[in-house]
Amino acid sequence: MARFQAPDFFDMDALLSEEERMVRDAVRDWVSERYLPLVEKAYREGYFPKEVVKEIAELGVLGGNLDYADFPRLGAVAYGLVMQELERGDSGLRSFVSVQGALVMYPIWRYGSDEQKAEWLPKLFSGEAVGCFGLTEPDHGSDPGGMETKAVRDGDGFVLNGAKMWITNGTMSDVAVVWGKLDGEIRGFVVPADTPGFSAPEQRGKHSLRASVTSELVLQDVRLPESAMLPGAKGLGGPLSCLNQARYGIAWGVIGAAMAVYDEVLNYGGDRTQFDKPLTSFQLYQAKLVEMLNEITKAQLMNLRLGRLKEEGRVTPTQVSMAKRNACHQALEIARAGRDMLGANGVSDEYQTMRHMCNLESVKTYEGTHDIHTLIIGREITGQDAFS
Ligand code: TGC
Ligand code: FAD
Repeated sequence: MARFQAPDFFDMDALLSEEERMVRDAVRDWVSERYLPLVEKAYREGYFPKEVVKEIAELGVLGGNLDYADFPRLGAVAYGLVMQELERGDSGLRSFVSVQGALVMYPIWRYGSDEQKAEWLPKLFSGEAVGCFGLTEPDHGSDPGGMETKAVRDGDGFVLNGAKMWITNGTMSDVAVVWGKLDGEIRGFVVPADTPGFSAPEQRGKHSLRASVTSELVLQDVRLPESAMLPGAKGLGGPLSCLNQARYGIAWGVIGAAMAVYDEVLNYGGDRTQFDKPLTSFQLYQAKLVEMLNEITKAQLMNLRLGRLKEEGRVTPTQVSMAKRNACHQALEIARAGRDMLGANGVSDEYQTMRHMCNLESVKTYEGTHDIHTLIIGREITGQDAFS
């Protein structure tokens, strides 16, 4: 594989601090040296290469943006750049980090008790523990407010019953943040994976995100102490606020995948000759490259602005929706075009483009589908709710 040349047509580098560039470059090098040699085999055989968890943790990126203890407190842009570089490796890698940081550590950090924070945040930061986030259910994906998982009071604790589906990291997790209704109100529960009645069977047969663990969560009379509930989260706003963090990371991440695809087809088209000329010399091939670079550049600039707004504490959930929606759509279009531009080689796992393309189908769906983000933005600009 040729050395990765990151597209940066509008000199976005000049808008980054030295620290942001350093963090990005450290993750970029780690992905090139450590992750890319592992990922094709993992993808083909359908597993997440868990041996890298400690190394990822050493990069300081698992919840490294949270203001807690001696965590590195990455700024929003630095965190976004990390997500971009991880997803250049594979969406499954970025997913692992997103879930751990944005969907497990974030709710414990934001809504948890001091005891919950002290018990879990250091272990999740160091990679000693892995976590998952259980919101989606078999019958409630886009409408999590309809969830059927239920907690009932029992003595000085709760009994939890229900089922979650499509849960990233589930089977490999030591702890699950599970959302369920208590007296009709959505609450979050921190469930250690060894709690009797809790299990997380892996979901197999995916054409997408094959180098990522996806699982059901089964909760059958799971008894939890009062201290397992997140005291600060009440209502759907609790889990949705976590999704804002993860969607933010996805907006950056998928552009990393698009950058990988662009780099691959640019190199390929320069080397491959048809009709006695390199593919890159043909107008149609160039038009596709231009379209790719155009959309990558627009998304990079949108993400950077989003990140700066987040750093100023001014970002809105709808801005995050727009960036997630745009980036996923464009990255998937770029990957589909790239697959075509590689010809038959585009279906071979000697090239990474089709792996990215298949992954991006999931990323477009999870954390709110393209349609759901359309409706979220539509609701804000018209004041009219078109969900139901
Ligand atoms: P709605 O009436 O709009 O809102 C209910 C309450 O929530 C508040 N709220 C938010 N709070 C924070 N951030 C947001 N983005 C929020 N959006 C809404 C809202 O203010 C309200 O608060 P309150 O106090 O008035 O009660 O609720 P709705 O039932 O109409 O649904 C809204 C909708 C459809 C937008 C929402 O449910 C949604 O976003 N659906 C998509 C579901 C989703 O994204 N699921 C993701 C599951 S996790 C996942 O996919 C992980 S993959 C990770 C990986 O592997 O990388
Ligand atoms: P549905 O909600 O059934 O939607 C099906 C189709 O209908 C979509 O095209 C959708 O856009 C459309 N639709 C739905 N409602 C409307 C409407 N009102 N108007 C118009 N169109 C509509 N969830 C978690 O909780 N934790 C995780 O870690 C997690 N990881 C995941 C990993 C993978 C690999 C995948 C694929 C999913 C994961 N999910 C996770 C679940 C994900 O968030 C849901 O799949 C997603 O929210 C969509 O829900 P659904 O699949 O039930 O689709």
